[in-house]
Amino acid sequence: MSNNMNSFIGCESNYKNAGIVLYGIPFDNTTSFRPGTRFGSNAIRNESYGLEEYSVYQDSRLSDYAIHDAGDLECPFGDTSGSLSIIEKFSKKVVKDGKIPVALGGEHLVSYACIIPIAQKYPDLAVIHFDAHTDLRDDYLKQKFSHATVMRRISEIVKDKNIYQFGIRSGEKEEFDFAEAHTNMHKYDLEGLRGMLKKLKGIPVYFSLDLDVLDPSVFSGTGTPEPGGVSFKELHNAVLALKELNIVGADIVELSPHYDISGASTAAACKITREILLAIGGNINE
Ligand SMILES: [Mn+2]
Repeated sequence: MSNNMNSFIGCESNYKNAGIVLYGIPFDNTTSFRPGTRFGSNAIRNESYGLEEYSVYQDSRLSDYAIHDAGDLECPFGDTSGSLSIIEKFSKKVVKDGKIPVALGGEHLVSYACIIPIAQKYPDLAVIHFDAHTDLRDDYLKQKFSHATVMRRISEIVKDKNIYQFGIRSGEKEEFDFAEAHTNMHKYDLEGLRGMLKKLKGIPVYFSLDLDVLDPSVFSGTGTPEPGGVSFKELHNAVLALKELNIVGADIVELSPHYDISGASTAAACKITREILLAIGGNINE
């Protein structure tokens, strides 16, 4: 095992041989309420050294798979469009090289830039989105690009009704009306996921996990906590169910580590990151 604390435990493949590329995006320019997600990716990596690389749930370890941790991208503070181009460029390279990108945020807007090259490669791309929030505003304080508008922007680059939203319990009425017409929204929890899996079998899927889908009682380390969320176990079971799908990219966003001084939120983010990597790893080795 490498002693380099700047990579996630067990993700020790070089770039060339890797099937999955993990990378951090320390970006929180458009955070609407309490900022701090720019510290998320490194907190998750650091936490991984308190975590086993073996998962008893999946009976596999991270080093069984070729996963490369590319470190954090350098996003210029205050420059949203500049940061988005840097993210898009990196995601594009990973996708072009035939690897699966997995991003650690950062705030949720980063997902838009991550998805652009993937949606270009797979015109029938489906997006599975776990979140407390709709993220479907057309603009937020006149800004088109914000973590409050990210799924609306993504809806413009994937086919209509190809976004599947779960756990949603907060948003404006107009956003829920938009969802009714243009996305598949499952409110409040992750029920209904199993039924959807059959429908998406074989279709390329991008998985975007806003960690605030979790209840603040288990995940308080985030900028806009929303009571009434799912338990860690429910989220974990859902991630295990996603193993059946053809996941071609993923992100884990919105950890703001310093709002939870117990460290439990960072531990939850870190553990679910491992489980997602292993769930996708099973696919690349098939
Ligand atoms: Mn959210």
